[in-house]
Amino acid sequence: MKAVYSPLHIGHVGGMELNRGALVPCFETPERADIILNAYREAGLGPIVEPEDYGEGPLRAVHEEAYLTFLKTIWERWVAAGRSGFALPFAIPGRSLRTDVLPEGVDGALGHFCFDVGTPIVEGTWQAAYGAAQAALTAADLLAGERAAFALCRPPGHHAGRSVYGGYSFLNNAAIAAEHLRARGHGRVAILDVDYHHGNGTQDIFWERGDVLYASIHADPATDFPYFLGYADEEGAGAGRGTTLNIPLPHGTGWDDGWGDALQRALDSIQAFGPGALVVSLGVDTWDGDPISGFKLTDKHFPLIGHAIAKLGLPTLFVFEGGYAVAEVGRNVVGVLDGFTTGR
Ligand code: OKP
Ligand code: ZN
Repeated sequence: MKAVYSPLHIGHVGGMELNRGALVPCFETPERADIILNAYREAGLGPIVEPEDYGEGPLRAVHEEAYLTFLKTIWERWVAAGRSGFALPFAIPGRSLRTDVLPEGVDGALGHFCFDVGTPIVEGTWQAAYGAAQAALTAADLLAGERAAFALCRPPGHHAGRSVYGGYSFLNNAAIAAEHLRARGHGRVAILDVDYHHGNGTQDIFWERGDVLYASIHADPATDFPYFLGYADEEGAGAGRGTTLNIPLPHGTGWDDGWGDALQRALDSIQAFGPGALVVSLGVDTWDGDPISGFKLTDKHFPLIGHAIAKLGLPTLFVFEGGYAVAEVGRNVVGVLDGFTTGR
């Protein structure tokens, strides 16, 4: 299996996030990608290639133009306003405030396009997000000749909606790849999201789409980020009615007491959907030692995930999402990919 990796991710670094009442260094660090890169190389899983440049067209297929313009220009606007450090919003339009106005200044713009206070923007953020999206697109096109590919994306993407960022995500790499697979004629596309957190952005983007299934296993939003989406009663709307499947699980869930069965349920729904290709939002923050998560998967379960996915027999694109136990993310990602390769 080939891996696609953009070195541009290293410019997205140095921000702080609000965590349990304190500003702390971001959990989402450049080392995460480098550790996976090394683990992938050491495991001999396959070649590592740099992305092709598809430009902004495929990004526009998923995100609104005004949102992309904001992401591209916000850092220079921030600096022009005399700011330094990192950009975070401090007012976000909640109930009774207008979401339809785009204020002129940087603070208003940040609040307009953002939904949390955990996703700082620095000088290299746009380039990093752009590189990650290009990696996902490049890996998607590898499925023309290969059974599977791995996009080593950083920053992650599944919390980014059509015109909103948050949850460490700016461009929705998995959604951009899924849309690209549709355009390339792969038939219906299924997205399986195994990250600890619900992919609210991906669900938002494909909510009314009957040709793209979104199935996610995640921590119950009643207790966990992103809190306001990912409940079991959300099933899609319009042409997309029935093509969203949310399987929220309580804190502390392990493989034997729920996660393994949830995976089988999600895989069954994907099989019933009859897709021509599968995109996996691959988060490994389900590991029991993850510093910001609460599931209890252990090392041996990650190959089982890969094995079970392989049994679908679909062209499969793995897109990296979360995983914050820095030393272990490499082993667990490799575990899934290796389980996929040896399992079929
Ligand atoms: C991104 B991905 C820590 C609390 C959680 C947001 C988590 C984003 C996870 N400050 N903050 O889905 O792994
Ligand atoms: Zn996550």
